[in-house]
Amino acid sequence: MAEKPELLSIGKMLLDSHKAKLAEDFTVYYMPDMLPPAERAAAMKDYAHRLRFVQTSGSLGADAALINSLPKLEIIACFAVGVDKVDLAAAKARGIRVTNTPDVLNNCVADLAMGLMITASRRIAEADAYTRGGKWTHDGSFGLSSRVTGKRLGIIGLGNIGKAIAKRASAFDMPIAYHGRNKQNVPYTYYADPVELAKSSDIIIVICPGGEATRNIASEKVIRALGPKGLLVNVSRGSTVDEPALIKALKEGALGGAALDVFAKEPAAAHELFSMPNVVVVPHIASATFETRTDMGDLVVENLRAHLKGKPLLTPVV
Ligand code: NAP
Ligand code: 8YV
Repeated sequence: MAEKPELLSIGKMLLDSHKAKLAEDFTVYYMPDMLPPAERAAAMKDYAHRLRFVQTSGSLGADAALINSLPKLEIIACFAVGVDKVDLAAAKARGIRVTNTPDVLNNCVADLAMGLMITASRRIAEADAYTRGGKWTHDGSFGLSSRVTGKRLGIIGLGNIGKAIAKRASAFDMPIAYHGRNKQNVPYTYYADPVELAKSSDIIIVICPGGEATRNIASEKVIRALGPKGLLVNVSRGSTVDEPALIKALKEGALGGAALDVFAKEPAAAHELFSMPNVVVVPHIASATFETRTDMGDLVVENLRAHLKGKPLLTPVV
């Protein structure tokens, strides 16, 4: 048996600096991807019955089968703010603590949301390909795009990140409105119905949590209410957008464009989107800067250490 407490690290999110810190306090077993249950059980057979600590990524999470296969599990530290892939009910039922990484990623996620919005509106990715492909010399000037400044922005999920987006959008003179379950004390217009929000917006940015409660919150009605000149930006989770309805609306010209960091299936995002010139796609990179991923991992490590030492968790979810 290992001398230090044992920790299972699932996914590839930890940087070398975090691995070095964890090695000071834990014997760490690395599982680079979430294995199917049988392979997982085989990989963990020597330590599963003793394991008290799990660290996982936002994308891989921890399902009920994993949680229930670890009888001594005490804590799941998630390397993400979004914990929709962690079965919180299963954790809660067993008194297992769950932590996430809020706040430290607000600015980078908001920066990427703005970047996606501007890239799609001003056709930056298309114009880049046009220039590199020699079309400027051959075919002449590129053509026109849409102004960002002053456009009406609707935010679905005005939480920590949504507010960081609103702050940036205010500097672009964009009138801001939002949808959430609750009206907040903020200087932005509230819509209880996301369809009404979309009707009054030129651009919608989705940044609410994923999971069943928000599945397809950007529904076909929302997408079509945005209209042929509208832009949908998603930096939340793929589950929040009705992706088949999005693709259909884009094909029919019922929606002007989309800019997506997250997809219904990751990493195998829907190929139909890739050939659409009015769609910008990036591979779930909103928090992926050296600085933010360092801060997120530090928070993961500090939560695990706090639990080990019997101190209050820094950022508990349950
Ligand atoms: P947060 O501070 O908890 O804010 C969440 C917001 O969503 C709140 O304003 C909340 O308002 C609203 N909301 C929650 N449930 C809702 C529902 N059922 N219907 C409508 N609105 C709802 O969270 P955050 O830190 O801003 O992060 C938000 C999400 O962004 C995360 O959960 C994660 O999924 C995603 N994210 C993605 C990336 C990426 O890499 N693309 C990075 C970070 C985060 P009410 O309570 O009033 O409803
Ligand atoms: C992560 C995220 O990159 O924090 C979140 O909710 O989506 C991202 O920051 C992703 O979940 C991988 O862990």
